[in-house]
Amino acid sequence: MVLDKLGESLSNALRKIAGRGFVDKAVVDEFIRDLQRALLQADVDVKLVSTLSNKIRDKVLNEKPASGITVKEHMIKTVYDELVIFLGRETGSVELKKQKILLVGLYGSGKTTSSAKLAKFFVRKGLKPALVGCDTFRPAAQEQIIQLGSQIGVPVYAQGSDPSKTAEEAIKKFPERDVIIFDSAGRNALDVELADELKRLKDSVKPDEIFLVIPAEMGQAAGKQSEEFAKLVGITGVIVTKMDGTAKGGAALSSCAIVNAPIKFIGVGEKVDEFENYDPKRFVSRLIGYGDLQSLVEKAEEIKSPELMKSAENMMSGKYSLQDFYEQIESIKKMGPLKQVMQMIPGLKLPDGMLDVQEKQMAKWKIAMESMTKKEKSDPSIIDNSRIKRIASGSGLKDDDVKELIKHYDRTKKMMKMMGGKNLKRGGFAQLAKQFGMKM
Ligand SMILES: Nc1nc2c(ncn2[C@@H]2O[C@H](COP(=O)(O)OP(=O)(O)OP(=O)(O)O)[C@@H](O)[C@H]2O)c(=O)[nH]1
Ligand SMILES: [Mg+2]
Repeated sequence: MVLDKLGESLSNALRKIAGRGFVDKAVVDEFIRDLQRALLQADVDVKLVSTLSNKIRDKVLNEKPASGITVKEHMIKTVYDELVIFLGRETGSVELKKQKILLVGLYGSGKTTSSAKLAKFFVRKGLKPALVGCDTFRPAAQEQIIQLGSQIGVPVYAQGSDPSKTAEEAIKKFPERDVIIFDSAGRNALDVELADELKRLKDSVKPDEIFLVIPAEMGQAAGKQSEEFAKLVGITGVIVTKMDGTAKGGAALSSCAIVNAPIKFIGVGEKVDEFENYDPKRFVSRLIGYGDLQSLVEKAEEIKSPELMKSAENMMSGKYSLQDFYEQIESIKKMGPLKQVMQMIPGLKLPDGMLDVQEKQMAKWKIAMESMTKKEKSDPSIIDNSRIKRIASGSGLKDDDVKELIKHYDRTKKMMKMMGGKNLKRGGFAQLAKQFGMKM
C-alpha cells in the first residue's frame, strides 16, 4: 500500500507509546522526533511537518484527557485526529448533480486517465457523463481519450486545435448529459503558455469544479505547484494519482492542506476501476493501524487485571503454586496476540517457552491438576515419581505429561524468583507494577 513505510514508522512509534507504563514529556518528545523523521522520509513539506508536530506536542502535553481516557489513549487519539486533519479532514465526495468538471495538472500526472475514471464513477452512480478532450497540444491525446471513452461506453468530444473552442462546442453537443468532464493539456511546468491556456479554458467551460491532478510520487514540489494552480484558476478538489506505485506520497497528500481543497479521489492503478473515493479517516486508520492500536491499548489495560496482579504478587513473594502457574498461563493466553502484548511491557521478559504452551498441553495439564491433592498443588516439590505415576494413571495421562507440567512450572518459578529476588526489595513490587502500567 501507499505510504507503507510511513505507516510502519508511525505505528511503530505509537506502539512504543502504547507499551509505556506512563507518558511524560520525555516520552512525548521522543515520539515527536520519531513522527518528524517518518513524515520527512515520506516527503512531507518541512514546514508542514513542524506545524503538525508542534500542534500534536502542544495538545498532548497541555490538554487534559477526557475522563475515563488514559494519557496514552489520549495521545494516540490526538495523533490520529491531527493526521486526519492534516491528510484532508473531510471525506472527498462529489455532488451527484448536473455539473461541469475541469481537470488540470502537469504532464503525465494522470489527467486523461482520471477523466475516464471519474466518468466511470458517475456512470456507476447512475448519472450520464460525457468526456471532452481539450488537450489539443500533445499529439495522440485526442485518440487516447476517445479510446478510453469507448472502453467505458461514455460519449467523447475531442476535436479541433483550440482547447476553448473544443470546450464550447462540446457544451453545445452534450446538453442532455449530466456531468461533462473536461480533460486539459499538461506541460512540464506551469509556464505562461499553460497558464494562459487554462485561464481561457476556464472562461469557456465555467466549471463547477476544478480538480488538480497530482501524482503521488511528486515530492516537495507538490505543495508549491498546488499553490500555483490554486492561485491561477482556483482549485476545488485534488485527485492524487499513482498511489499504488510509491512509498512516498506524503507531499502530494499534504498539498491539500496548502491549497485548502479536499482530496476527492485517489488513483490506485492504471485501470479505469482503480479509483477510490478518498476518506482521510479510513486512510489514516489503515496507515497507522489505528484499530490495532486501540485494541493494543485495551489489552495493555487488561494486563492490569486483578487476577494477574494477584498471581504476580504470589510469585514475587515466593508463594508460587502450581495453581498460580496454571492460572497465569491461562490468563496470559486469553489476552490474544501474545507476542504483541508482551512487547508492550518494557522490561518484562517471560521465561522462554512459557508462552508457547499449546491448547492441547493446557488441556492435559488441567486434567492432571484435577488429580492432584491440594497439598501437591500448593507445594509441587513433594511430587515424587510415585506421585507422578498416581496422578498420571488417575487422569489417564502419560507420566511424561505430568513430568512436563512440573518441569515447566519449575522453570517458571526459578525465573520468577530471579526477577523477584532482584526487584522485590522494598518498593520492588511497585516498580514491577509500574512496568505493568499500574499506578501504585
Ligand atoms: N499506476 C498508476 N498509473 C497511473 C495512474 N493514473 C494514471 N496512470 C498512468 O500514468 C500515465 C499518464 O497518465 P495520463 O492520464 O495519460 O496522464 P496525463 O496527465 O493525461 O498526461 P498528459 O496528457 O501527457 O499531460 C499513463 O501511463 C497512465 O496509465 C494510477 O493511479 N496508477
Ligand atoms: Mg492527458
